[in-house]
Amino acid sequence: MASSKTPETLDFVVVSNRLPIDAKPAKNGAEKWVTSPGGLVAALQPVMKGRTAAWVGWPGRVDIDLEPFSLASTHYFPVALSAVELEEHYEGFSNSTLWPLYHDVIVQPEFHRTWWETYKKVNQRFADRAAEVAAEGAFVWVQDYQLQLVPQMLRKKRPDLQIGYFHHIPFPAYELFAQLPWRADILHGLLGADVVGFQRKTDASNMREAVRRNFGYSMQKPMVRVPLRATPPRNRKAPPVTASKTREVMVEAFPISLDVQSSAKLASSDAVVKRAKEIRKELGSPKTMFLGVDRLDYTKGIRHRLKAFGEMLQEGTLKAEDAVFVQLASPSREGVEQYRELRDDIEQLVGRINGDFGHLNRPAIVYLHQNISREEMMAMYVACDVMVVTPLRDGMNLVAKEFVSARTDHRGALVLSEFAGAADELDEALIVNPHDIDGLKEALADAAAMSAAEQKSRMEHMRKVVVENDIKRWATSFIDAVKPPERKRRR
Ligand code: ADQ
Repeated sequence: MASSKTPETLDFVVVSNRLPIDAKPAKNGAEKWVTSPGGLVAALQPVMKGRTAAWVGWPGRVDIDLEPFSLASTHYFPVALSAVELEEHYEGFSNSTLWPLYHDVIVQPEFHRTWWETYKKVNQRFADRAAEVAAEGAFVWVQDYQLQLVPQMLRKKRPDLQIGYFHHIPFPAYELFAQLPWRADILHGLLGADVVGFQRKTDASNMREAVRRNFGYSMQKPMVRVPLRATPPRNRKAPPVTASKTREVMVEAFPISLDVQSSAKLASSDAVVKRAKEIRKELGSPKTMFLGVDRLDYTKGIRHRLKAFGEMLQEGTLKAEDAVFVQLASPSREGVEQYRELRDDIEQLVGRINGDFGHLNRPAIVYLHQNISREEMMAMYVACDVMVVTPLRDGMNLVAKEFVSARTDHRGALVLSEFAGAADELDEALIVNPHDIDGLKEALADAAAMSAAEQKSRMEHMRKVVVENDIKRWATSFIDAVKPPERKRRR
């Protein structure tokens, strides 16, 4: 897969834990690259389209050292990880320490010093690789919680670079973040960027508060003044910093979006509209089709929503002859114990509800633990009556925005958790607290009974919001924040 065409350095460099593609065996025995699913990839793919850029990341398999390769205008620079590094950096510190801690401790985070050591080591490797491929003065865009130390490591090696960091998941309230034994190092790492971007305003203010409480740096929202010679302070409250030489770091919200035009185009294509009709037929032409689409993750609230649906069938608010719940669950983090347990719990719950209420030719819940194509996903969005997006905590949740983008027919209702970042913009959805099972049941019933006129008016409003704030606007506003004209002049 080595390519002689891969340039040595580039002006636009994205760094993410995972490259956006997987190697899959092709029919001829060779390998072909296919897109790997997930929110980060869905958001960044359109930003990269047509841009000559480098993408630095792990290619998805351990203990192999792949040469750089190029596909279209993107040049991929694989970072090798060993099996132990995958276990301790990705499954361990990223997904069993940071992920639960940053999602409000829905499950208990684990703190292990060996994991932290590996996290540092792997972050350094990503920073070194990015430093090698970035041209003089390049824009380097670091993505997400697996790489929070990279901005500072990169700044140390390459002070000429313009560094942006975007955090795709929530940043928790200080009372929770403070549990992290390495909180000061993480904050110091992030502050190596010129701009630290978050999904919601509350995430940005949580980080600024953490910086204030740990380091005492002065700030004027959204800017934080960081001493030029900052070193990671110890984990105790520091006295106010009075250093005269400082640099400014912007800590601000940049709510992520998607390529609305291309989703809308695909959703209204003949093939997708035809497939949507087929899906309803295959489901036995139900009166109400509910739909959930998630990575199989305990933050997504799948259990709560299926429990609410089961209770509605039990109480007779819904009848299995009339309603079907389609739950797509994309396989996720199967190496982590909590995810294996979650899968067992959900499959048991689905089995119980289907056992109690299903019919021979029609289960109450259609559950698919698999990845489906973008076309099929769009057809599902178009086919359903009620889209149920009820995470217990979520940075943004692109599924909610994908659904709204797909409904060019201005039909369908969206039930949306107040704990998803998307709720800030999609306030015409039926907003729920997913922990409140009775409230959830009421919202599902209201959504199922919503008149066509109300669906239209709510959907028109939501579509206006997503069309205005699409992925181009997100990327442009972030990139402009990292390199405003005055910053460029100062260099
Ligand atoms: P995720 O937690 O991965 O992303 P989300 O934003 O919902 O969550 O994106 C999921 C993506 O995966 C969507 O594009 C969806 O279409 C796709 N997907 C889900 N199930 C699938 C299936 N069965 N088959 C194929 N595709 C499937 C993280 C944060 C989010 C944030 C994004 C982007 O946790 O809060 O919105 O990054 O910043």
